[in-house]
Amino acid sequence: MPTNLPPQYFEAEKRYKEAKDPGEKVERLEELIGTIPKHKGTDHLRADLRRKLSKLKTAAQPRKKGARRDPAWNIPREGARRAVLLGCSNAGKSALLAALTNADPEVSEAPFTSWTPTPGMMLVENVQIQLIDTPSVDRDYLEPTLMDLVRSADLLLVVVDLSADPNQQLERTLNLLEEQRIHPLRWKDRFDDGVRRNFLPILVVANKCDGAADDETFQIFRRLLDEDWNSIAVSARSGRELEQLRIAVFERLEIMRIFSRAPGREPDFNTPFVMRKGSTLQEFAAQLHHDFYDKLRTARVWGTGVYDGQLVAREHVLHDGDIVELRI
Ligand SMILES: Nc1nc2c(ncn2[C@@H]2O[C@H](COP(=O)(O)OP(=O)(O)OP(=O)(O)O)[C@@H](O)[C@H]2O)c(=O)[nH]1
Ligand SMILES: [Mg+2]
Repeated sequence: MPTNLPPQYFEAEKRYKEAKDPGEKVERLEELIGTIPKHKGTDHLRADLRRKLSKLKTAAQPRKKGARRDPAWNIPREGARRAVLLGCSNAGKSALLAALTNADPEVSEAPFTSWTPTPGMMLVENVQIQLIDTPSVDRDYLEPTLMDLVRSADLLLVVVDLSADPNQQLERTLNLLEEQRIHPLRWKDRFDDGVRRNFLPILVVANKCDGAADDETFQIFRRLLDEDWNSIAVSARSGRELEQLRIAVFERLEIMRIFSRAPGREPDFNTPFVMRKGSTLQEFAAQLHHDFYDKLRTARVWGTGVYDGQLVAREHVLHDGDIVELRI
């Protein structure tokens, strides 16, 4: 027991011990954890109590019907796409969110640190991607809303800690998804049983690859995988390969940026329109304005596969970085 605990701790501990039913215990234990100052000397105590809280929440589950209405779980969509960080405790999900966005989630070596999701905005190639940090999947108590949040993602970033049996962590996370009928997009053709399922692109993020010495661990991790998962080794702490991670997210989302220009004007390269890769000119027009789908006659395009300012037809397939001048 750390010696430097404040008097509030002992008062809260007393209240916790007096609590009778599981719901009350959960509340008072949360209060108790809140009184512990955060420093190295209290890490073990906080970890122990969080574990206890996780167990208690399982016991109190039937009373916790209100979870769905908890506003912390109700995160509005922002930006062009949404990527959700998912994985076991301590993998570094919160550290990654903090390193890639302006968000400031709690990062701690104590397990089960995050209890609610935290969003942040990640800029990549001038495109805003919403990144959401989530509570770990290896707790006893999992909010049903966690899987709703996962289903709402355009991309799933499964984070594993390279320094702590990453293969087992990946398996655990994928098994949990499978139980919830959430599968990798590439398995879409595997099922024809009529059961409702969700398919999502997955990128495996092997975190804590802090230096060259960890590269071999990543290679071993990859060699032991039963599938050729899209994966990338990064370090939230040292910033290693984080730029590559941003680009990998952009690529796995299968999106492209299109720039609109008015005749005789320069396009605004800071505000791209984001579209699914392979979209056509008429789809782009419809995204600009619902009227434009019908009104569009032709367009001039600068970019890939055309000569500068080439007139193209409605079915013309656009490419990342194309500049388009619509003729309505
Ligand atoms: N060496 C190293 N440590 C890291 C790295 N990223 C995170 N950590 C440490 O790992 C611990 C856990 O990080 P968190 O970001 O809190 O992990 P989490 O996945 O959010 O954990 P939960 O919220 O419990 O699910 C902290 O002590 C971090 O400082 C990294 O790239 N390298
Ligand atoms: Mg966390």
